[in-house]
Amino acid sequence: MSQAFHIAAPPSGGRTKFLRRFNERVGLAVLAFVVLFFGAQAVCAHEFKAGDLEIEHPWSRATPTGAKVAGGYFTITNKGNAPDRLLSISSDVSEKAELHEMGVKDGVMTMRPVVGGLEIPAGGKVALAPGGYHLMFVGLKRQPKQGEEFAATLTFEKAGAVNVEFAVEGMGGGMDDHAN
Ligand SMILES: [Cu+2]
Repeated sequence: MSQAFHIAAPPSGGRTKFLRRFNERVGLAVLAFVVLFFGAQAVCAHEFKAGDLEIEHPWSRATPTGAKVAGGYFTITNKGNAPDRLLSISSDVSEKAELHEMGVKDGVMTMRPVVGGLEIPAGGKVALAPGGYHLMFVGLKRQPKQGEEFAATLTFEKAGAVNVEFAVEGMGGGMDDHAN
């Protein structure tokens, strides 16, 4: 009992100082965490709108030196009453960009260009993700680095040209669909 009382007793001056400093440090650490967390969230949750289309979180992966291709991923939601179609992609990061589809043929994962563009159904959602539909930046002019963003233009049949930024994430994580 007396020990418990001792702990609960008002601290001496020195101890108050120590506690105040401790609290300040904890406060700073929490602040740093909040900034890091929400800062990262802000990058990760970026979104672009064009007409009825919402393009969520375009991202790519950092590539090792010498790599010639990089993937591109995002989710498109079509809030309109008519389908739209992603027709082409361009970016300064590479000589060209293609729309690809992954599939399994005779037990082997294959990748082929999507012919005629990618339809975004009315009221629908299409995800470009590792292992499925994806963009491929072909003929990289430089290696995208983790933490940076690079610009690209997505051209749709109805919504027209939409400028987006691809956030470059780390090399690991997710399913790697390219022999980078
Ligand atoms: Cu591909």
